[in-house]
Amino acid sequence: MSVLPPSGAIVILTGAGISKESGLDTFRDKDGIWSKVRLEDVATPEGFRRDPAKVHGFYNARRRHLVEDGIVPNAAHAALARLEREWRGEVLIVTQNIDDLHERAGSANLIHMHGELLKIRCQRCAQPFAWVDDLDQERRCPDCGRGGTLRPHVVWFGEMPLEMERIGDALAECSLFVSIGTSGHVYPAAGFVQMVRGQGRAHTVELNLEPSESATMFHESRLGRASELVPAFVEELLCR
Ligand code: BV8
Repeated sequence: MSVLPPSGAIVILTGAGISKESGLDTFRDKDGIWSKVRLEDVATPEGFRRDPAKVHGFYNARRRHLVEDGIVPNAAHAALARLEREWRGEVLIVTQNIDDLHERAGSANLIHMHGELLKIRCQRCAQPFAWVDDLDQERRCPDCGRGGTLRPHVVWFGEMPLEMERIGDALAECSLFVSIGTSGHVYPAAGFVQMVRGQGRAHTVELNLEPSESATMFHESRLGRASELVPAFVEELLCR
């Protein structure tokens, strides 16, 4: 870790694996979300056009599980919030996750590049707003009053992830890039490590239960559970 200046900027990419020990399913593990439902049916604009009730049902069940089943941040989320508080440089979390566990652990400098489960938006007004209830096609937009226009504020396959310019700038400037709990299967997030390696300066680390598809692109890869790896890694960074 000697290459890291004491106040160098840190960018941390997180995926479903960081929330697994909080009780939320991942996507591509053997009993993951995509083993139970086809992503084409519930995580694409085409699927939503074809059967909006099915898509609302998919996100309603995940929203209810997050809100009602005692899901809380784990030690990995807490360690990243500690790093943001105690590190002298900037710490930015770019999460692919749509849960609110980073926020609830205390992280503030955070981008949800694939959207947020606890927000919806009107396809006419485009403005997202907080939402914790079930959603259906009959619900009217509180702003424009139209029915059948509300959708989850979530980025589906074939849709542009959010805040990509801000993410690109942060990747270009960082001295350390850490990827936690992601399979490296979904782009553009899976390509971030290549972008960082291309700027030729930052140190890159992967913390994951098993090697991701981009594992060989990282200077360093540590295998294990996020709730153990992340607090140890943060302690190491802060006590160098
Ligand atoms: C885009 C919705 C371009 C939210 C998600 C054809 C047309 C268009 C695009 C494409 C195309 N073909 C390919 C693409 C690109 C496509 C893509 O990458 N497809 C894949 C399938 C190949 N990407 C897109 O479409 C993206 N948009 O490219 O737009 C564009 C350009 C111009 C104009 C318009 C558009 C959009 C991608 C976002 C899609 N939305 N989800 C939701 O429902 O949640 S993706 C979905 O996968 C989730 O968001 C999730 O975050 C993401 C990545 O999954 P992971 O987080 O990595 O989870 P996974 O289960 O895979 O892995 C978990 C890991 O954790 C494992 O490695 C496991 O070992 C580890 N783990 C488990 N337990 C632990 C652990 N680690 C530590 N501790 C533990 N305890």
